[in-house]
Order: sequence, then structure tokens, then C-alpha cells
Amino acid sequence: MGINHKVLILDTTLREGEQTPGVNFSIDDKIQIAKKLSDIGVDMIEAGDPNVSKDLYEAVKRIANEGLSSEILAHVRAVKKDIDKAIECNVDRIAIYFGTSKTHLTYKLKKAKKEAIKIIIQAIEYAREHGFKVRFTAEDASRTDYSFLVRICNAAVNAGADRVSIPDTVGVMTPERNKDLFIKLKNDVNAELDTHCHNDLGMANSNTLAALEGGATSAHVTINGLGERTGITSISELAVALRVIYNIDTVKLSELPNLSLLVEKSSGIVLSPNSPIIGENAFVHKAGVHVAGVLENPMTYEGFPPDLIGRHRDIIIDKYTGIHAVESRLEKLGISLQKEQIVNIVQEIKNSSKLTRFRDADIIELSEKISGQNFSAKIPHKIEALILIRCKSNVYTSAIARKIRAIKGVDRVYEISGDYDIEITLNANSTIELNDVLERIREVDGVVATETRLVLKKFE
Ligand code: HCA
Ligand code: CU
Repeated sequence: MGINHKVLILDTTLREGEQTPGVNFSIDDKIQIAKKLSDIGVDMIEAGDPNVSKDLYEAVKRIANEGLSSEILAHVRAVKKDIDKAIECNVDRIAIYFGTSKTHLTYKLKKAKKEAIKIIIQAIEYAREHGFKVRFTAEDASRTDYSFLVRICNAAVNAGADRVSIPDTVGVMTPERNKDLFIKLKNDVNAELDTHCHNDLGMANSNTLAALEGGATSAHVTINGLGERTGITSISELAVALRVIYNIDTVKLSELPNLSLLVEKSSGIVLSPNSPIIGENAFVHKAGVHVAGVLENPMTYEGFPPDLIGRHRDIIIDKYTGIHAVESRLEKLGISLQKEQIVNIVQEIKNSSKLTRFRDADIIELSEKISGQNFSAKIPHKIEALILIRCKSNVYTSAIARKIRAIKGVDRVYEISGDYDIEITLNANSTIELNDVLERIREVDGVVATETRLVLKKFE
């Protein structure tokens, strides 16, 4: 096991990621995402296919002319007029794809093998004649007959492609098979190899790492694992696995949570709490035994520390909680109680009918109850607000609601009837923070008006 070469990261959030059902990035969002990707050190950015629509054309062109340090690619069919559009956009490299499996040749392209080879040679030579670097993608490579795969890849290389992508288009590879495939191809094809793994069976990251072990020099990823159907390898999962398991540095890890949030916001696709690395629960500990271990030494239940990616660990207090967790929370709140009183608090928690977690205010209340002291000064100054939001009449309210849900600080989101379309509840630590969240809500495309109501008293 091991990867003994430099690993290049190709991010295709703007191309593959936009093929996620329900996702359409605005041009401004795309430029912001591309800049951020370039800033964190992504080597290549696949910006899109400029033939899809006018705004994709504009987005690809603008990103290509932004002067970013990443290499910018357009992704196109092996069709002359499509390549022309990529040329007009002035990208750094043109990725030309063609289905090479029997299924794709027969049912999608309706082309014989010989004809397929002729088409890709012509397309690649055409792009090369215009001075462009070319990557050839043998779409559905993982289901392509091996000898034909080698034949078509070599034809592409002889026509001028210096990179060849070997995608697992329908996500059916295993790590072992993918590694073997790359070991063989490395021997049989004289080009740099890209791996692009779909996650249909939940193996995208493992298959990508295996391909890199086998000799692939570039890995395709998207932010939050977006992509057609169930998506492809997530940039965070791959970059952290490369660091933690292989001791290989790629992109700047501490910026990944921000990037992820940016894309949750602009895609409307919110991560589940148990998503690796970036999910809300990735560094949260719950069971008493776990918490006791983590408080002694986090390594007991963490394979890598949260600060690797600029995050913090957290401890949940609920029925699973033991004395150590309560002790440490009280210490954080600046409350000192006797051991016996802490034991009583744990008992109260275990006996309570409350089904959700105990937050700081709940712990303070319990401390007061058990000690008879007044700890109201310890209560954090929280601002709670209800915000009513009106949307443009021609937009899909749920899409806006989902985007707003991804904004940090937003608590609950309701679609409502009446003068306004959405109502949210929000928690903030200060009016500055409240204003911040409000501003971010107003920035969401399709929001036309907001009205804020501060909560004065709450009866639950
Ligand atoms: C596609 C197919 C593709 C291409 C991958 C690549 C795949 O949507 O056009 O160019 O490396 O999964 O085969 O995403
Ligand atoms: Cu794909």
C-alpha cells in the first residue's frame, strides 16, 4: 500500500456537481466557488460545458479569464462545434469525452468501435491544432472491454492527449479492481491518468484512493460529493484521507468547512449530520464511556483531530451522559458544584422525560435546582428572533427555504401561507451576529423582503 507520487486534485463541482438533480449555480456563485478552489490549492477546475446554455458559456469564459492559479478546463463532447465553444472560452485545457463501453457505443452513440476511434482522433487533433492541451475521457471505462480501452486511449494519446480519464461512470468498481485497472493501464498507456469515481455503492473515496495507489496522478472530486445521481468523491473526504492515511498534502484543509458551507448555500443541498469530515456530528461525542475517554485523551475516539480542518469537538449531554461530561460542561460554564451535586444532576438528566439534548441553559437550570444557588449570570446572552421572508413570485419557495436552512445561525425554517412565504427562527449571540445572518438571508437569490421580530419571552 502507498502512493509514491504527487497527487493532483481536479475539482468538478461546477461541471459534475451541477449535474446533481435540483442544482443550478448562478454565474456569480460559480466565480466565487472557482476563486475559493484556486485559493485552497486545487490543481484543476472543470468549469463546465459551454455548449449547455448561454449562462454556462459565460460562466466558463469568465472563470477561464479570471487569472486563477488552477488550470481551467471545459468538458465537451467529441463534436467540432462543441470544441469551438471551448476554444472561444480560452480555457487552459479541453476535456473531450466519449463513451467507450459496448453499452454506450451501442445504445447511446450508435457507433462501431472503428468509427469511435476515428471520431476521437479527429476531435483531439482539432483541439490540439488550436493550441489547446487535451484530456481524453473514456466514459464508462470501468465497464469497457480492456483491450479496446487500451486501443482507444492510445489513439487519443497519439492524437495529442497528455491526460486520460478512466471514470467509473456508474459506480460499480471495487478498490481492488480499480487499483488493478490503473496498474495495467499505467503500463499500457503513455499518459497521465485521472480517476473519477461515482458513489452509487458508497465506494467513491475508497475507489479513488485505490486508483491513486495503482498509479493515477489526478483525482476528480466535488465539494460535498455532489454529482449526477448520488455524486462522486468528496474533496474533504479525499483530502483528509490522503493526509491522515497516506501522509500526502494536497489542498488547504482548514478552509474545507467554509467551502462546504458555501456550496450548501449555493446548491441548496444540505449535508446530513453524519457526513464524514464536514457533517455536524463528525467530532461530537455522546455515550458516557466515549466522553470519559475523549476528556482524558481525544485520541481514544478520534482518528484525527478536528483542528486539522479548523473544527471543534463537542460533547452531547443527554440520557447517555456520564458524570465526566457534566463536570466538564459545568467547568466551561464557570459553575463549581460538589461531586454529590453533579451526581444528582446526572440522575436528573437520566430520569428526565426530555428527549433532545440538554443545552447550556438547561444545565444551568438543573444546577440551580440542585444547589439552591442562583447562576443566572452564567446564562449566555442569546438573541432569538422570528424572521418573515417574502420570495419572488416566479421562484420555487422550497429551493429558497433549503438555501436559507444552510445559513449558520438559522434554526427552523417553515414554508407558510399569507403575506410572507417563509418563516424562520434564529439564534444569535449578539445583534451584530443577528444582522450578519439577516444579511446572508437577504443575499439569497429570490428573497425580496424580510421582517424581523425579536422574541421577548418564550413559553414552551
Ligand atoms: C459525464 C460523464 C462523466 C465524465 C467523467 C470525466 C463520467 O457526465 O459526462 O470526464 O472524467 O462519470 O463518466 O462524468
Ligand atoms: Cu461523472
